[in-house]
Amino acid sequence: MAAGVSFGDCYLLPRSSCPIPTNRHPSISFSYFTCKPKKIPTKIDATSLSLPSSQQAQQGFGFSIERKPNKDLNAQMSAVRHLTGSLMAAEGLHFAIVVARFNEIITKQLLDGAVDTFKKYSVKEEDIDVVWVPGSFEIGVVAEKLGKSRKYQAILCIGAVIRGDTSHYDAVANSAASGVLSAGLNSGVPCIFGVLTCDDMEQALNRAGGKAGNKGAEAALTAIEMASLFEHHLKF
Ligand code: INI
Repeated sequence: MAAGVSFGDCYLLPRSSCPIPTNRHPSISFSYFTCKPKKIPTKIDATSLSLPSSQQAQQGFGFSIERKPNKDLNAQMSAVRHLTGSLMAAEGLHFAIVVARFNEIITKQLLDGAVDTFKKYSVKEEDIDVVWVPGSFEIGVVAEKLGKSRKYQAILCIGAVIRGDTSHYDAVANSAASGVLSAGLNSGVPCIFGVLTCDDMEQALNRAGGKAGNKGAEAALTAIEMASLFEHHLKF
């Protein structure tokens, strides 16, 4: 006996035939949840199943199975939009890097990691401006000025505050963090916190290309994702 198996729901459209415009398509941002479900009923003949007919009956293939579309799931899938920046859409975006000279042995490594990452993700060298400031305390005011210029899609802030070096570690570290935060909020341009706050130089070296990776490179990825999110999804 033929078994009518219907796969009514949960069918994702191929990208080429999806009605969502390319620049809003969630697959750009690695998320497929908003792609419109398409109803494609498919008939499967029991003779094409390789089980013997006695086993088919035992296993439930001997009669018609109609899978009811899950309306709630469909509603959720079509109504909820997930907006995410993409690392694959960085070409043509402009970035500024504000970098502190204090602890330059560290910040230079972080800067190199950031620039390499931007280039790896198709950001052109001529679309990157690097602005040097004396220390991490000075980063915020410059980041805000650059953000307000509207020339950049994101500002990456790089510094290294090391506890062993100063008794006013907390003041410098906290000021750097709140300065970068305010710069982003006041300018409306993503300002990324790539300032290391470390207990000692060894810890800083580990995070600037050593055992713990390169935090400048990681911050560049954050900058690309945020720039892409703003550019492709949040332009109202
Ligand atoms: N600046 C840093 O970026 N890192 C530090 O570890 C640091 N320490 O140790 O003092 C530091 N101080 C300088 C500060 O950022 C300002 O440049 C300075 O206070 C002048 O405003």
